[in-house]
Amino acid sequence: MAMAADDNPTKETKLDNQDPEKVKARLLAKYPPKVARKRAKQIVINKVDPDGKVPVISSNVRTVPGLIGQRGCCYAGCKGVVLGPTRDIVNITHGPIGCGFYSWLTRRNQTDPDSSADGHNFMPYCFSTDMQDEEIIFGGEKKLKQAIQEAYDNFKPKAIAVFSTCPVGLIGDDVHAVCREMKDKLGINIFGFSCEGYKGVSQSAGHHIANNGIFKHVVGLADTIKEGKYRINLLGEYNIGGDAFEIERLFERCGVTLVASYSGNSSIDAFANSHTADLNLIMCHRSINYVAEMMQTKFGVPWIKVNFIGAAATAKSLRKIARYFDEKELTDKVEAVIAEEMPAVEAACAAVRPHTEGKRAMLFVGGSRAHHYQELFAELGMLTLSAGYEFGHRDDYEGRNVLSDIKVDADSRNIEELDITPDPERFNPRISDAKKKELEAKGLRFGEYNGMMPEMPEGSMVIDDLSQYETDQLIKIFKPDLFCAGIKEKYAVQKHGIPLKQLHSYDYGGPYAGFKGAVNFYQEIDRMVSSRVWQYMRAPWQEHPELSASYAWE
Ligand code: CFM
Repeated sequence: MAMAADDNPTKETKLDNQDPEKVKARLLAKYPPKVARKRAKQIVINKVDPDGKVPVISSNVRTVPGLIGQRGCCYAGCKGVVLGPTRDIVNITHGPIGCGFYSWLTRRNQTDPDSSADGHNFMPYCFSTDMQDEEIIFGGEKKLKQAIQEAYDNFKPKAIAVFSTCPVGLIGDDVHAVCREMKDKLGINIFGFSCEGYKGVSQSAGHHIANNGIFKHVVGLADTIKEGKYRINLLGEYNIGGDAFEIERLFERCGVTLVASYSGNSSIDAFANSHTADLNLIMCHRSINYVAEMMQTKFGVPWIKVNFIGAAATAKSLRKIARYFDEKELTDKVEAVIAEEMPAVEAACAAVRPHTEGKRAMLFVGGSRAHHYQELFAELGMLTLSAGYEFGHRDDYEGRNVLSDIKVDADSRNIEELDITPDPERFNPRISDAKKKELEAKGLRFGEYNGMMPEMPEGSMVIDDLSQYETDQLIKIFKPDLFCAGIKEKYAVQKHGIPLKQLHSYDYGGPYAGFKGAVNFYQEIDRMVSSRVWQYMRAPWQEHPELSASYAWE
């Protein structure tokens, strides 16, 4: 498949034009000089120095107008991503109905209402103020108050959150004043987010705004200590396709107590108590590192990076938890669980590997999965040719050690940085400096994330904020066996005869996390890369070259 003739046999052979430098030049060739200069800094050929240093990649910068990108908006990052998966908050979208509708469970984030005593689950509802022309002209605050009142009357929730969309910012509705007024009137927690879609350069801005809002309005509101010996929070796991359920199953088996999850399968009471946990685990660094940092500063809870995508990564992450608590009872339990779970995983992997070995994948997803899923492909013996984030920052690519070099531009300055100080009564460093040093000497790393690039092969292409045009070019040049992205890319890629796995919503599948998830993933990828259907696909322009308009592309 990799060596198959190109669409146009007169072009240079595949082997020649797969040289990453040449590919980069080809991706940039058609751009106007200014655009090419900007994109050149976002298309990097990976190279890892012996000390783990990787090249600088420009990221978290504005998308060039006219390029079709994959990104979402600030509102999507705040409402859809971070707060959306919390089942017992009534999340009201203040804006036109489309914003609420589009962010209504399309992410396939699941929840288990039975795990809350009151059984509240508002996620199946789409709450919106359904703004009309009249509100755009005369203001929408009155309608927002009515919406909050109506939601309260119908559902009696513990909390209501309000999310601003673009027009709300443009006309200047003060959602925070409305929330304060309604909070006083109704006596429940009501808070708003200025997460207008246009804020920042992507949904990443919305993550930060959401983190700030939860921290200001919820974290620390209750001090109930959940029973359990090894008490952790899982940050940046959103229970897409049931991932969090599988991770929770493993915690339970190991005797680890989950205090709060941000925010898959979560409840607002768990957030309120989350500062009482002894350790924060970060899955998705991009979307939630702010909460972890703020919790560490204010309450003394340390954080470590984990990854439950991939069987080996899952085992490693469970061992990291055991190493932190450093008690034989937990270490033995974790080892026993790994020993029990791994044989089924290894058998499933061995069964598909003859079909997947040597196949080549590309991953362009969000701000974390383009990294994490490389673990699963490596287990399948597949090569990641190229990968990139939609909206990751330099630290997600190069590691947190570059944080101090990142220039703060006007778009980032737009987003509030909370000034957090230790809580006078409740700050409690969970481990002593001496213990921390001892654990570090044994290899446990606190507050560290090394990013995606140090783990990628030399010569692989790392591309930030990939455009549709570049996607088409990459596919023509490499003919990968599998492309991973989202629903917006899916059908355009499949029309090239390349299967696309959605790594946002998982198409209809999942879970892919943990041990059982790894088995699901192996089998799904085997089906996709082994299917013959793609070889039979002929797009209309392949049969009728006059439709190809190839002069515009080549
Ligand atoms: Fe984190 Fe996510 Fe992701 Fe993300 Fe997302 Fe997502 Fe994602 Mo889609 S929080 S950065 S904003 S892991 S919704 S669950 S799949 S782009 S890679």
